[in-house]
Amino acid sequence: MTTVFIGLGSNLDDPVQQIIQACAEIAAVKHVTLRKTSSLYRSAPMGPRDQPDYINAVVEIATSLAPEELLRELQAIEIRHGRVRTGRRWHARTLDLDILLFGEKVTRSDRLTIPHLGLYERAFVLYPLLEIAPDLDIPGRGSLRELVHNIDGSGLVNIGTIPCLNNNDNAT
Ligand code: ROI
Repeated sequence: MTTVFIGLGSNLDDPVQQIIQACAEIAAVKHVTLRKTSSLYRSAPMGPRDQPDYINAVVEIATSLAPEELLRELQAIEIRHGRVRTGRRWHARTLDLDILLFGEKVTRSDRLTIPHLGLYERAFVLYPLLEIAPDLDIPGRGSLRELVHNIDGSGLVNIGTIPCLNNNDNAT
């Protein structure tokens, strides 16, 4: 079993519901056990400003899936949420699911980079991650607490917890 952290983000079509629903769908994936969920956080878009505010959260799972298998499951959930890959960078989206950390794994390919490249400078990822894993070390980067220390989190608003059902039955 590997401990994995997943970042969730949405800024279209009722983002709060998108995240809550996605969390339940992650928990229902075979060979995945949901361990922890952060609060929901609202923030202004990083990148182009002509799009709605984002809702973000981070969840911790335990899984026996390989990184590529988990990526495929997460992309299937994104597609069920109407995610359209326009090819445009940093556009609005109904649902974004990113593998942030996969145990101690460090890998870089066209399809998958772990730790996630956006991890180090994005307050909307780092603060929810710190909430559920305050003592985490990022492979190759040292303590999460130190990383967060240098990142301005003043634009993040904690808007409450995720009512996400945890289905432990399918963890094998
Ligand atoms: N900005 C915020 N605040 N939250 C996100 O999840 C997010 N995702 C993105 C870009 C467009 C970079 N900006 C974001 O992909």
